[in-house]
Amino acid sequence: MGLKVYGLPMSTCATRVLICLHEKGLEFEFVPVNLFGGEHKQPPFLEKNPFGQIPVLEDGDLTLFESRAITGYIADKFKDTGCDLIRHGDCNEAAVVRVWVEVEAQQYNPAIQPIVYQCLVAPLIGKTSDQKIIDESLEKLGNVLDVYEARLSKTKYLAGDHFTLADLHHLSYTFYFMKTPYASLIESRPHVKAWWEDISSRPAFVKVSVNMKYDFYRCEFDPVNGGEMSQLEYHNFLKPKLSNGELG
Ligand code: GS8
Repeated sequence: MGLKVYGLPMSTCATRVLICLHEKGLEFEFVPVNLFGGEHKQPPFLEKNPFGQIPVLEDGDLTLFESRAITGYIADKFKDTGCDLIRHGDCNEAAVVRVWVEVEAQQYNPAIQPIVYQCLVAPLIGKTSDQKIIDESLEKLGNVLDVYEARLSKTKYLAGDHFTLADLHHLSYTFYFMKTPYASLIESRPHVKAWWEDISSRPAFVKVSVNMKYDFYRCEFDPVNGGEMSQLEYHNFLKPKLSNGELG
């Protein structure tokens, strides 16, 4: 039995897993989960992830959730295929990878996530962006990026001179962040900017980012299957969900 990923093509956490699979050049089946229809809160999906969230990975009898745990599993299991994302050959290097994997999860993500939500998602679902949340998060993100700038002036990537999971985990949220009015936070820091340009031009990410439609709430894009929808189909699909508060 092969690998199966449950998710949505534009989801930040699901794309983290997809990028990893493409970095490894692995074949997998992608199973769209109808988040808009609440499929993730129904018993069949809750059996896979009791928290009712995407992504989920199935590998034979093994079922995993939490995107970063999934990428860790892929990097371990397929360590000899494609890029070694954890530096398995050297215990010290692997430890440093894990440090920067934690930094993304504990410092970077909590700062960047609210900005992406307030700037890109809230306005599209009829909510007013909360500028206070944005400003507080920008300050936090700026502080984290100052640390990154210093780090990346010494090493090409966060965990050393090789691209690893530590870098990969940043791709999805930073991609959307670069569509907000605050992209200068990255662009004004030369080493962070060079790092971003490098990691975001890797073929695995370019492939996944084609389906990362940040304006998915209003574009002619089928959020479930990733294909095209006519304007009318899309309107009919979203209208009831917006009016009953299902989105957001
Ligand atoms: C977060 C998963 C998550 O927020 C991970 O896998 O890294 N820490 C977890 N998934 C979101 C989609 S993210 O694009 C989700 O499933 N949201 C629906 C919900 O929470 O109801």
